[in-house]
Amino acid sequence: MKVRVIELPLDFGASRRGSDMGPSAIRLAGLKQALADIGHESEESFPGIPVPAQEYLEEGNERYKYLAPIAEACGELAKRVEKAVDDGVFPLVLGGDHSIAIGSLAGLGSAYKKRSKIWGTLWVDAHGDFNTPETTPSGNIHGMSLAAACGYGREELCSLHGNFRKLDPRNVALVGVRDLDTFEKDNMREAGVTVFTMTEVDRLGIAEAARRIISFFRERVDILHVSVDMDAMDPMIAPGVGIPLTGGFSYREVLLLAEELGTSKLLGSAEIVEVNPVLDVRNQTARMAVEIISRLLGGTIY
Ligand code: 6HN
Ligand code: MN
Ligand code: MN
Ligand code: MN
Repeated sequence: MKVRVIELPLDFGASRRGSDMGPSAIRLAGLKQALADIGHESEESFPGIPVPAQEYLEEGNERYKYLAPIAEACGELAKRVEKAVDDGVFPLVLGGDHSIAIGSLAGLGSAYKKRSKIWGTLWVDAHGDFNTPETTPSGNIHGMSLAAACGYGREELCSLHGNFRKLDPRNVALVGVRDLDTFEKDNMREAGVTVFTMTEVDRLGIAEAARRIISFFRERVDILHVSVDMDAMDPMIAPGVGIPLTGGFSYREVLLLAEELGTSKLLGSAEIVEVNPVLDVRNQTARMAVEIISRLLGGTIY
């Protein structure tokens, strides 16, 4: 299978600078070779999506900072992701902060709508990213991206790349979650997304949790997208993220989850976000990202 790497080096959806360097760090960590090692040809989506530097932008409204430039870049990402599906290649999106998922999910939503395919998303994250401008504690759009794809939030984001709801929240599950804002929880309950909490992972063990996650999607959808925020991992193995939060996935847990997804035959696309080289230690987080991608794309140890 051919993998098309689509990069969006945008970091102004978050308060910490630096995730704009994530795609370079992931390339440097050997992405192309890792894909070749498991038998995938890869190509890049050239030319890159132009992104202005945060220093030259106006923050705008404090409840949805940098809305206009985020919407613009995400609009371009949506086109490229849709085109990748149309071209029959596997879209692998590299961020950037998690606001870029608004573009990926809009592109996928549009591509699958015209094929009448039912699709879902597994959101691997310490956070829910289900705030709206009304509930956000920060004004950072990376905390609103999943909500926007499900039709909650600013019009500019919900109607990006087509005036329809891109993703049905009933076909969304989150795992790794350990920090939700009070009103964000209400938004999630109202929307009806499914959360596999860290407590459940502790209780069941990752093997059984992964099995349940995969059956959840097998029962509901034709095709699955996985969006991996590197802060789902424990900061011991992934220190290079904007909001490190203790109690995340161990190295072995995340690789087992990725491997089970990779062999499930459900995955149609993937996205890795929030690798922040400014905060990383010897590019460890980017190397971890490459290992996760390799498993998601079907790589196994033996
Ligand atoms: N992420 N819930 C917090 C907020 O500001 O809305 C944190 C969001 C983090 C978002 O990590 O992609
Ligand atoms: Mn996130
Ligand atoms: Mn997060
Ligand atoms: Mn919080």
